[in-house]
Amino acid sequence: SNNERTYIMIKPDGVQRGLVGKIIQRFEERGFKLTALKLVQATEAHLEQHYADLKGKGFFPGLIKYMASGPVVAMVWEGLDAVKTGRVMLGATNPLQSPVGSIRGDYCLAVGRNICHGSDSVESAEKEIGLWFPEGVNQYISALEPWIFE
Ligand code: YYY
Ligand code: MG
Repeated sequence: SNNERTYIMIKPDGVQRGLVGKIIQRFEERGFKLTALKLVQATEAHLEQHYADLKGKGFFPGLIKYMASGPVVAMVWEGLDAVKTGRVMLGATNPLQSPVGSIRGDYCLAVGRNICHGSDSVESAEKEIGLWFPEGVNQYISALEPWIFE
C-alpha cells in the first residue's frame, strides 16, 4: 500500500562515519516520506529487545555491544511497499553480497559493521516502530504525493 511503514536505523558506525545525510537522502529521493526521526543512545536491554529473534546466535553479544557503542539514528519511512523496497535499498546482510548501488554495497564491507538496519516484514516493522517510538510517529500530508503515486 502507499502508506506502508518501515523502521530504518543508521547504526553507530554509520553515524561515526558521517553517512547520516547520505542515507536519509536516498530515502527522500526515492519518494518515501519521513514520519519519525531521532538520535538515540540505546541501552543494551533495549537492543536485546530489538534483536530478540537473534538471541542465542554466536554473534549476538558482539552485535549488542556494537549497537550500544554510540548513538543510532532511528527513523520511520512511509510509502509504497516501504518494507521490501527499504530492504532492497539497504542490500544484503553481508555487504560483500550487496550490489553496488545499495547502501551496504556502496558504503561498507563487514557484516558486523553494516551501517544500517531495515525491518524485514510489515509485522516486524510495526513491532520495531512501537519499540523505538512509543511516543508515536507524525502524520502529515506530503505535497509531493500526487507526483509520486498514481
Ligand atoms: O536484517 P539484517 O540486518 O540484514 O540481518 P539479521 O539476520 O537480522 O542480523 C542482524 C544483524 O546482525 C546484521 O545486520 C549484522 C549482524 N550479523 C552478524 O554480525 N553476523 C552474522 N552472521 C549475521 C548477522
Ligand atoms: Mg534483520
